[in-house]
Amino acid sequence: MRNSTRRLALFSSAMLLAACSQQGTQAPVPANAGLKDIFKDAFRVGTALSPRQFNETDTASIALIDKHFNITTPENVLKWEVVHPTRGTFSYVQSDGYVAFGERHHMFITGHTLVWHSQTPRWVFEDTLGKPLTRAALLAVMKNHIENVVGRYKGRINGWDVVNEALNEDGTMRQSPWMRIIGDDFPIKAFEYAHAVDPQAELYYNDYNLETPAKRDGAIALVKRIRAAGIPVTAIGSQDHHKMDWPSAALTDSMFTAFRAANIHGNVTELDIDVLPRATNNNTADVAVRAQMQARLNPYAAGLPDSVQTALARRYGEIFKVYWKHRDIIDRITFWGVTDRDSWLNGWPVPGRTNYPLLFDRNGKPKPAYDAVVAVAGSSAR
Ligand code: 9MR
Repeated sequence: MRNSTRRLALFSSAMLLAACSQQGTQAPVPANAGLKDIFKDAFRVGTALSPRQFNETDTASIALIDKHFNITTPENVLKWEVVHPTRGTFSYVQSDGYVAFGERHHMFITGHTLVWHSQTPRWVFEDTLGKPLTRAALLAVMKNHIENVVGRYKGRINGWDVVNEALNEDGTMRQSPWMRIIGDDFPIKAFEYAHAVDPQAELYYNDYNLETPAKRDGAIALVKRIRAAGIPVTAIGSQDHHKMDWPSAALTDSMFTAFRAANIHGNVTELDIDVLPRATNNNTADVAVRAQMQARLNPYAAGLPDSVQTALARRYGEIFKVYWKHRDIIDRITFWGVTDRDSWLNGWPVPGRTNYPLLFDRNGKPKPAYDAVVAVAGSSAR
């Protein structure tokens, strides 16, 4: 290139970058770029991983993961029942595989989840005779668990869901065994223990339905209590297991506005959109909820009609506009699975349905929802 032409080219790309940053948009990315590059200047884009993926048996998914995602969450293998199934036994075969995958593929690696009421064996809360533990004894069990698990991956797992789903829908503390035995400072203790083991790790409080104002305010109050105890909380994780008609974009918008006002980052940690008819009459993502299979609850077993495909794309677009608007306090958007085939929503709350909640279809092909999401990047939506 002649010097004058090169100067012109440099000048044009500098002008383009300046124009982009003035409008709050990003510089163009290559045509074959994936989500992580398209949203590079806004937030990380992630996925939950299952053993088929991190053991690399599902080879088709690996290409998708490499192209689109730069942050991972283990869907199940770091839950208490997997890593600490019986008293005194830690089992890291699967989680070691998960972390090794993340390192091989240059991911920001997160851990999920240290303290939860679900997928936690009963022995955790009882003594060897089956009697409920005292507060001091349960705190010792919690501390031992966190020291082992966080300690094993110190400096390798970069962020932890320390406490999961501790709140009721009205923002009060859920009456879990943690709460009943330890009291309402159990999250403070969990964060304290995790921070002591790995002071560099990001630490999150994670929950669903945080768009509901009462629950959102409960989460903010909880973070304030933990911070008041002198322990850092990096962000609230909003799971975002969405329905087609819930929550509204306005509620999601208010949630991030409230987080910002409280000086708390808000991450999206388990995003999917359930396109199937509601099997229960609430908006829960509570894994304990179950419902019976009926044909009317599984209308798209043979394929997703175009009208629903289009509606799903519109819904993803509307949600991503809100994320984009709040990108200054959103560090990541993580999808709960890679393709529709992987989703927990094929099995919950009704086992054996065919759901379509993610951006990639069962063959790994991007859906119209993918295009709707990509169209938001670089838009001047504010
Ligand atoms: O996707 C997970 C599914 O495979 C498990 O069977 C289920 C059991 O508890 O947990 C699912 O993941 C949940 C996550 O850990 C916490 N938030 C709600 C998620 C969907 O249920």
